[in-house]
Amino acid sequence: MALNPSPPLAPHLQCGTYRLSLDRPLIMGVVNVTPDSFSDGGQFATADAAATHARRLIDEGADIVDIGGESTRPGAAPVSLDEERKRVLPVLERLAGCGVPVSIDTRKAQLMREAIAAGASLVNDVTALEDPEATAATAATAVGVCLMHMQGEPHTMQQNPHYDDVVREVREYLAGRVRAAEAAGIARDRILVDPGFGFGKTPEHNLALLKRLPEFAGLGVPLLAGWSRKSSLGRITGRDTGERLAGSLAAALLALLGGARILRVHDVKETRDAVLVFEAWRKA
Ligand code: 9MG
Repeated sequence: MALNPSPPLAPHLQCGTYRLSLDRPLIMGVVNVTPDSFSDGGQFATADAAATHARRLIDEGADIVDIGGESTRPGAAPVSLDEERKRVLPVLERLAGCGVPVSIDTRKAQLMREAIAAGASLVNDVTALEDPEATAATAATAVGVCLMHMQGEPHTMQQNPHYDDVVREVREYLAGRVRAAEAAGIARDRILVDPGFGFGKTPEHNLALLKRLPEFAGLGVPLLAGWSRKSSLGRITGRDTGERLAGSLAAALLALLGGARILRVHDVKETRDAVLVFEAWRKA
């Protein structure tokens, strides 16, 4: 008898009242509301600029917009709850009724609660709801959750990442976090997983994960991949952050080939075209 241990993938992702079909790859547009992202003309000007940017990404084809107020770049220092709240809540308020699910990129349970009350439909947590309060904050609602793997903390995670087998360890970690989320009452069709490219990983670790992405299919939940502008692309191409579009598109397509269903990107317009070509090829 043939064994098929992979649970079937739901045909959709439920994010609050939004039901996103997974028949085609989805694009999550990145909106960072950090001091280096928008010229700082004060709190209102910054929120206006971030919301305008998010609306532009939606016009360009983003299926989800991901709003974050704490940088998780390698070496980034943590920010207080109050500071993070001041950055993101005014943006969420401005995006009410924008027509696509708005995701909150945070690891703070209290901010998750406030963001959900302000209209967020998805929680993108780089610590995979490890805080029981974060699990409780999301389980009691209908929001989607993105469970990401990270080794260490953003401040120090790139200092000496080590794995015996990065793919096996990341996959087993994510399998455990999916089990914990389901046990807490989060339905499988609300869960996404993400290997966390660049989060406590060398370029070699990131490439191993990208190459062996099909091994994550057995988790039975959709896979999100975020390679956009990341430093591994800089290592491979020798290009600075602002010049990594071609590398980002190449990595995005490789992730789709490996089974990723959601791409987290800065350059929505260009990624949309690449995804359309990928889909045309897949269906030919
Ligand atoms: C917040 N953030 C930065 N990079 C990311 C990635 O690759 N995945 C997810 N889920 N979040 C990210």
